[in-house]
Amino acid sequence: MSRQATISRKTSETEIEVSIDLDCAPGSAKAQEISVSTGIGFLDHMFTALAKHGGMSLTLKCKGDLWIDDHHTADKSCPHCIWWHYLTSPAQDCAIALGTAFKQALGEVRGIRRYGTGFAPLDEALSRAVIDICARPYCFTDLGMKREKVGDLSTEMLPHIFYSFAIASGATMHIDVLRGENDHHRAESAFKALALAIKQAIEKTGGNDVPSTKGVL
Ligand SMILES: [Mn+2]
Repeated sequence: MSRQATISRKTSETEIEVSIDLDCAPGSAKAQEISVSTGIGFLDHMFTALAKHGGMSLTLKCKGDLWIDDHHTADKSCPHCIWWHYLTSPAQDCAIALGTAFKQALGEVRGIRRYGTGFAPLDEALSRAVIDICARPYCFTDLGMKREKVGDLSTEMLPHIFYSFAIASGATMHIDVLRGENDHHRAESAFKALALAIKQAIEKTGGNDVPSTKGVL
């Protein structure tokens, strides 16, 4: 059974197409292909790292309203309802679409490890991510970012990107940046840690059991 999905998500502010294949780690039968274009360079860098180290193939294309400002992308000075913008920004929308595609590709939670833990350093930065693919979405993040932006992504969007992915995918996630001076490194190590956690959690056990005492997830 191939674990892949293609979805599109269109709102008045963004148009997104995502294709994902969960079984493209190096050494598998399929070549890993990654192409991410959100309109936000640093976000492309983060989603590319997530796919690469998660062993996935990923195509993600987003046409968003970045010409308004980067907070229909992410600016807290925006006079409109901040939550509405969080929910409609390209960064947020991409995370929702990615989580939705991930969940669809995974299908029924059966015959996988379910739990995953990842630690990823990037030079002086170190992050830990723990995931439970359990159909009970929850997201805790402690990223400790100091800068307003990294590249053209507002750092306040990072917790919301993880939160949106968790809600859309139905996973519980805890992501902590344990140390690090450079905010680019802090963010990137967080995404890489999540990638490693996901890769472990979705690994096939070879069995076909539902990994829960309840018998259903
Ligand atoms: Mn980098």
